[in-house]
Amino acid sequence: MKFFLLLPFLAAALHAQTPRPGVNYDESKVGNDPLPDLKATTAEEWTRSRRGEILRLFEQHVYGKTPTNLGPMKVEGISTKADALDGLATRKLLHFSLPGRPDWPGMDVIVYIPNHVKSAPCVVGLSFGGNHAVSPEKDVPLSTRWMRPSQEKNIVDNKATEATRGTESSRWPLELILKSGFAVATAYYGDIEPDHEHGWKEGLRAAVSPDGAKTVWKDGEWGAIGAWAWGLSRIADYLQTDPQIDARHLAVIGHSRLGKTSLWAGVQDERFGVIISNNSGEGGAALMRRDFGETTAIITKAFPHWFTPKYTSYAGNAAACPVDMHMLIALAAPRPIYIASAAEDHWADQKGEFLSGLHAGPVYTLFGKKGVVVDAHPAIDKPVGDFIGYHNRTGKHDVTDYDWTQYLAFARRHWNLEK
Ligand code: GTR
Repeated sequence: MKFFLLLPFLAAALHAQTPRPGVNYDESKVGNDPLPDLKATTAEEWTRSRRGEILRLFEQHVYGKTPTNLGPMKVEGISTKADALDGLATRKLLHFSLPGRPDWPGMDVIVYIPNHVKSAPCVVGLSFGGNHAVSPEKDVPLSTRWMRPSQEKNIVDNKATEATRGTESSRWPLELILKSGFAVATAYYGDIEPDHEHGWKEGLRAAVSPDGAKTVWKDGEWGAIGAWAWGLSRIADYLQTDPQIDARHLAVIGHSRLGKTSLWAGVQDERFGVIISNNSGEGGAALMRRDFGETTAIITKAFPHWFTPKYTSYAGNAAACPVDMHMLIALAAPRPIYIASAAEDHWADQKGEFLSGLHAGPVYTLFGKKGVVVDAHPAIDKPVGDFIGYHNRTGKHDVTDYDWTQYLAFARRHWNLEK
């Protein structure tokens, strides 16, 4: 078995907090490298120049630049079911592709829109298991794409099986979301790029690169997170054309590596009016200069393909990177953003996730908005924050109804939506 195939098992073991030599979980040893200065003086100056400068730094040093010239997306309606989920929602199955880029097999998108709502705000996110794993409905086609091995999720020979149906339902509580008046649009992240070191060769990045699968990625060029984030924006493109969707109210969500992805999608694409990062950890909301749990060195060794090559040069030397993650959060300003941790998820460095929100605050202040409001890492299960929401939920690395309940309430509050 190739080493990369073992990585998901390793990752699961790490999330279970198996003590691992060389990983620091001692708060007194996190280091004290100062964070790069936001250099934000006025809202006007931030919007005119500083925001763009910082975005470019994230492209050059962390995620790479997202190409903008991939041509128009073709969206085919596969089916519409007006009485999905016992009449709760209308379900649309769509296939997205890029005409002229036949090497990319495209992506299957599923949208659930609550019935009896004129035009619904929508939460957009990618899943780890595919649409058939998110949905409890047996008539959603099984994904045929490459999947990470998982015995627990019944993936056999890197393919989904019938037994994988519904295995992500707890992370996507459709009833709760739809009954709150929100639509959901999602796709399998592996449709955009299979998640292993060589996955890009069969994914979007090779399909749109002049050198195809022979591309040698250079500093500043996109990695898998960039490609996945691109997919989220294409879903937003479609949602803007769907009259049943209130496209002025789109939120982007993601968990773990897909939380890193939702942050990167959300800061680049201002159509996402609320950005949600669930347990995104290292390479996401957690400050990279803190040596706690996963570090830049660990993540770039295990998952170099997620980032632009330059990011790997900060392994063991995060302080040399011209950005840190409070700057990523600040790029969302003045839009509302929510960062969530889980109390047992030390690998993701809960405090580091909170601190990026705290230190993004000065940019929100420029816009006359309040950020996390508190100064210290809040107690477990005590959500805080105004324009920067934060909570540290009881339990492990996961997405739960508790998380969703906070996110939907946060979006409703900022968008003045009635329950
Ligand atoms: C881990 C990785 C984390 C997080 C997680 C996940 O192995 O170290 O950064 O992304 O995977 O996505 O489940």
